[in-house]
Amino acid sequence: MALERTFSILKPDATERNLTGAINDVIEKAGLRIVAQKRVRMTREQAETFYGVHRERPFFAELVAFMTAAPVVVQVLEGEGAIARYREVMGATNPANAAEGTIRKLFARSVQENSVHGSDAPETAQVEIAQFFAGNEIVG
Ligand code: DAT
Ligand code: MG
Repeated sequence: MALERTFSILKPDATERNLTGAINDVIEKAGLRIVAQKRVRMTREQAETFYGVHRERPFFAELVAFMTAAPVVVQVLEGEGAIARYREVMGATNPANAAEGTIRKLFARSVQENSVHGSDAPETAQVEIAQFFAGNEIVG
C-alpha cells in the first residue's frame, strides 16, 4: 500500500468538549502521523465550499451552521493507506452504527455532531487539503 495523505477535521462538538488531545491520541495510536494541524474558525463560505457536494441535501443549512458555530481543528494525516485507514478509525457517519473503539463510537453525539471529518478518496483528499493548507505548512 502507498504512503498517502488525507484531510481531517476535528469538528465543533469535539473542540467545544476539549477533545482535541483525546482524538489525536486515537489517530496516532492507529498509526497515522499528524503532519499539519491548525485551529481555525470556518467561515460560512468555506463551509459551503467544503461541503458543496451536499448542497441539495435537506441537512445542508444545518451542517453549515454547525461547522461555523465554533472553532475546528484542520489536519493532514499521513500513513500507509491513510485515506481508508482514517475512515476505518473514524467509524460510520451515524455513531449509532459505528464500531467499538472508533472515534465516532467513542465521542460523537449524533449524525450531525459526529466529531470528525475524513476524506473519502484520493481526489477529494487533494482538494480538501489544498482548501486549508499551503504546501509549506505540511511537514512530513
Ligand atoms: P461522512 O462525514 O461520514 O463522510 P457524509 O459525507 O455522507 O458523511 O456527510 C457529511 C456530513 O454531513 C456528516 O459527517 C454529517 C452530515 N450528515 C450526513 N448525513 C446526515 C443526515 N442524515 N442528517 C444530518 N446530518 C447529516
Ligand atoms: Mg463525506
